[in-house]
Amino acid sequence: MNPKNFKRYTVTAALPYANGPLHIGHLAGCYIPSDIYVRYLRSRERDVAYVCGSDEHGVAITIKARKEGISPQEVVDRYHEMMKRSFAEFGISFDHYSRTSAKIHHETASGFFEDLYQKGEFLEQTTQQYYDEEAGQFLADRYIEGTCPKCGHEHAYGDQCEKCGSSLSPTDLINPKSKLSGSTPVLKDTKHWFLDLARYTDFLKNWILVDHEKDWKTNVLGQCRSWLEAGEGLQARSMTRDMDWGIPVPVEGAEGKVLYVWFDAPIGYISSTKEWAAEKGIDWEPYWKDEGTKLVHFIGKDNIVFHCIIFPAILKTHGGYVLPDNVPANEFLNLEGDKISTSRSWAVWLHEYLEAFPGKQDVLRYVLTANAPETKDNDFTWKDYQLRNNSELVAIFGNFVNRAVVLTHKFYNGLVPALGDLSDIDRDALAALLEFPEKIAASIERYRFREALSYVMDFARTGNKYLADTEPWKSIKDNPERTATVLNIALNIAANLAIVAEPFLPHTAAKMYKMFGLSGLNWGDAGKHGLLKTGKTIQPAELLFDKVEDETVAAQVNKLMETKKQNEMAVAPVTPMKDIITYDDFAKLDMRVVKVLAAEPMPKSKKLLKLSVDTGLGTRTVLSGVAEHFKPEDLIGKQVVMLINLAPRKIMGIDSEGMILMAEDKDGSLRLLLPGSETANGSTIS
Ligand code: B3M
Ligand code: ZN
Repeated sequence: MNPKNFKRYTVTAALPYANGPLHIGHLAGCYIPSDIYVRYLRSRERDVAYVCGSDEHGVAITIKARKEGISPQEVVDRYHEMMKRSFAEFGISFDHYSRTSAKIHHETASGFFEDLYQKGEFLEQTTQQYYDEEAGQFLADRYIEGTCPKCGHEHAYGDQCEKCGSSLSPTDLINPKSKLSGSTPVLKDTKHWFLDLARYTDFLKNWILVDHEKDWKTNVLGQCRSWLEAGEGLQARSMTRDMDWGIPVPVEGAEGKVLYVWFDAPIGYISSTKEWAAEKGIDWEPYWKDEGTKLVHFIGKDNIVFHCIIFPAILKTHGGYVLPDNVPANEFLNLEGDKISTSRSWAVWLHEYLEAFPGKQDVLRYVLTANAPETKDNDFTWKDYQLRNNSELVAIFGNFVNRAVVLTHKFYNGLVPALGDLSDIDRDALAALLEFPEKIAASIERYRFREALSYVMDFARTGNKYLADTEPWKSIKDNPERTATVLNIALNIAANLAIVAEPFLPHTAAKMYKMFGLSGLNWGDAGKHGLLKTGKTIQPAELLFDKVEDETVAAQVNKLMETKKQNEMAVAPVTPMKDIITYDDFAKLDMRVVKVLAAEPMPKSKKLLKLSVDTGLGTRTVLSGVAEHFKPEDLIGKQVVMLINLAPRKIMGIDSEGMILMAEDKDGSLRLLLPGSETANGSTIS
């Protein structure tokens, strides 16, 4: 670990693309971890700037705009606001949340490009890039799809295969197709500005693999190692794109080109800091330029190369900036065994979660931290959500705090009772008070938030056990002094618990502070007995957590199952067309609108319903194999379509005279064919 004593902290969380609502994968990936870290630092009274903002450039945005038939600006305006609101609702406590369409960001990013350009850092190269002749456009990054040369995945992007994680360039793709028109693109000359990353190899190897060998996470070091050491090493990367959405390239001869989104986006951290500092009336520069600043980037694993290799290379070349001290990247969170995907709607959206679970932000924060994908991909399941809520938050944390407060009201009118003689069990409890805050802090400082949270729970468990072992509700009869001592200690454990739980469960901690009439406490106060002095008034108990019922999680699981079904149907093939027939063949079919007069199940048959229908030409009996899809009352009184000249057939001893026509959906379910409005029975269909 870096032994340096830092004067201030600049903490960043990846700028989310403003192309959709936020989901649990976002929270688990970098926003909850960074928020825990920053809340802890603030509690230690460290000087922190916690910045983020919407990433509003790049192909992610223009593809979404195309899909919805609106402009990129409309896309980013809509989602910027929505994301900002969700972050606030979940207590993600950015000091500043900006956006990359902001003027200050365009200026800052352009400035960086110009600086590197002046220094002659770019290789100006004319290369062949894929071009869609139908759409009249070059196909950057995700505008092109094809088969991955490494794993055979058929929908790999021009820049990356999401299946095997390989980083690709568009010309690597087998059978490339334009996402714009679906046509096969052609190669065409175009000029771009490349950063010659190979030149930074030695510097990066030393800085990452030697200097930070001990303090960076193994998943991050592993990816860096494979970038720096495997195969041909680092390749030159184009920092510009042929697109009309983004920051114009500020050099001559670059008309119609914009900065590569991964050139401008990380600079967005700097722009956001500038905006924040200007609003506060302070200087932004120390937060990026002073050697005493600890810069920490929180990201997801797909962003590692950009934050550990490309952005540091840019900062280093520009000069005068600090480099990140750590880049604690998380792996991915899956949902019920499947990769979270915005386009397949396989997600738990934050705004929908809050509708279903109002006020339960901390439960989600808890579950996503307890099960965080810190070292490997992890799975979110509703079963686990319910279990952790009911058996950890309700049964341990909530139960402990509630019992301490309720008993104080029951026996002492809500006033903190006096501490008497201490027994061993009391001394052990007081020792835990001292020990836990330190343990929790040490884990947070090492970015081990899961572990830190498990200690917070152990602390609550210690309190809970202390009450169970001392049974103050019993001693009140013959030894009231003992009850007073125990409740005094239990209340003080609970007050300390609020301090150390605050980074993880800020809404809960706020409720606890309110109950205890405390404010302005920070980490420095943790470990003390005596936060709640004898005679202090405690407010009535407020419910911290309540049980999540089986029906509630079942409804969420059903919702996901419905999504899965829709997704499967969307990709299921449509039955191929049958052989061509002549009009005469068709004219032989006599199809009519008929009304179902009566319907009843056929005895001894699971599949058949016996229908009586008015064909306009008389009443007929038809046996229809739809009993597994419709109840008799679904059909009675309905007008449907019937083939009336099908040769009668005897089925289970009954003559069936015709056939009711239905549509069969992709999942095998049946739909009635209803005329759009009431039609005379016997009307022909042609
Ligand atoms: N917009 C996030 C992503 O890959 C990307 C991060 C930018 S951080 C500078 O979803
Ligand atoms: Zn692949």
